[in-house]
Amino acid sequence: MKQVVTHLSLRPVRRNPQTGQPERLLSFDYRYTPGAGKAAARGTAARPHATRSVLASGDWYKLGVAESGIYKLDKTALLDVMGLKTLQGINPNNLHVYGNAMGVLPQPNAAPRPDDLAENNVLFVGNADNVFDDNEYVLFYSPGAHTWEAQGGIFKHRNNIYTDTTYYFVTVNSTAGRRVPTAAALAATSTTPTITSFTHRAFHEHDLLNLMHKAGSSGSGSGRNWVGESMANTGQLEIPFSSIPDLLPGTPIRVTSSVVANSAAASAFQLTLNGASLGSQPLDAKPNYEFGAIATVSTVTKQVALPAPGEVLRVGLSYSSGDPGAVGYLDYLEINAQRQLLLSGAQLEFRSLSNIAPQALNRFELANATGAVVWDVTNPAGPWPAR
Ligand SMILES: [Ca+2]
Ligand SMILES: [Ca+2]
Repeated sequence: MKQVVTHLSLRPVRRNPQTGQPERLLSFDYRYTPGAGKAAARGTAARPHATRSVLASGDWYKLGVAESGIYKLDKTALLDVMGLKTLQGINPNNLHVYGNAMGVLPQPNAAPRPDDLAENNVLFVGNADNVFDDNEYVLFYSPGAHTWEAQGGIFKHRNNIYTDTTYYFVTVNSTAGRRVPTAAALAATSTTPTITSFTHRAFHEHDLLNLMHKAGSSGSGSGRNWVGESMANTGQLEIPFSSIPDLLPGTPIRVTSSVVANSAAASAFQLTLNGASLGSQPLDAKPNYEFGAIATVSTVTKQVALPAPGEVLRVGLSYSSGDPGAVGYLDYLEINAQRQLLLSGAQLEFRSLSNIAPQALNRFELANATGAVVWDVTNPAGPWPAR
């Protein structure tokens, strides 16, 4: 069996640190001494596979959702999804919703991933009989196509470059479907920290242009990195993040900006948030030797506290370069801002990075929440949501 023992990577071109001239590696020697340590375990473990997909039997109905949140399937929606005129004979207790919403799949093929569609916990709201009545409905949670991960005290988005829609598969058979369980309340003590605010997160990323396509003469692009809006030298752009109620005044709002420049001279973006300066984001000139990068990239996180943030956060970018023909591109923007923990709409997705040590216990105080139900969607890919 082939076994990975080590990886060797080397850079065959470099710029000479003394002369600045590009150099190409013509030959090299190496000596290999196997160590006594354990060999890398990657790629050698056999992964179990289902013998057949759940889709192999029964009638299945596909539906797509665009954003994260709790979705409602009432009788009208189900008739539409299933293409039926009546739900007669459809037992709501035996309704199943399958789907593997996990964002973009991992790039290394040895990384674990679901082998087949997994069944999701859903909440059926209605009586216990076997009839789908007019006022009854099913709720399920979806994280959407793009996912987030905590990194360095803020949330970073993982743009799904392959789809902006997450698909679910509905079937009704003769077995009971998985339902959202009710979680036991945890006992808070007098020392349990109380959380009354949460991190609102949002991103803006439009994949509009492949710079390798633009640079190449073959007419084909390359790579997974696409950039968005472009700005000529001295150009400006404003990206609004709207409908963000209950922002806490005076707390730092973090803006992550990822930009790209195609400029023969050093250039910079000036960043603002609702008119307040976030400072400058400088970029190097692109190298002018053969096989050099076709553009330079910069990603920074800046912050500013706004005394009256309002409900719309507008990120302003203006681009300037010593090269009059330069073009600057926005790759993406991310917002991390503190909001009051207050149920102001039909649903609210909230999370907090404060006091997240192992076994840590927190008391979340959700205002305006009389009669509200809280779902734990920490790990939507299973164990499944509880309420
Ligand atoms: Ca019923
Ligand atoms: Ca992009």
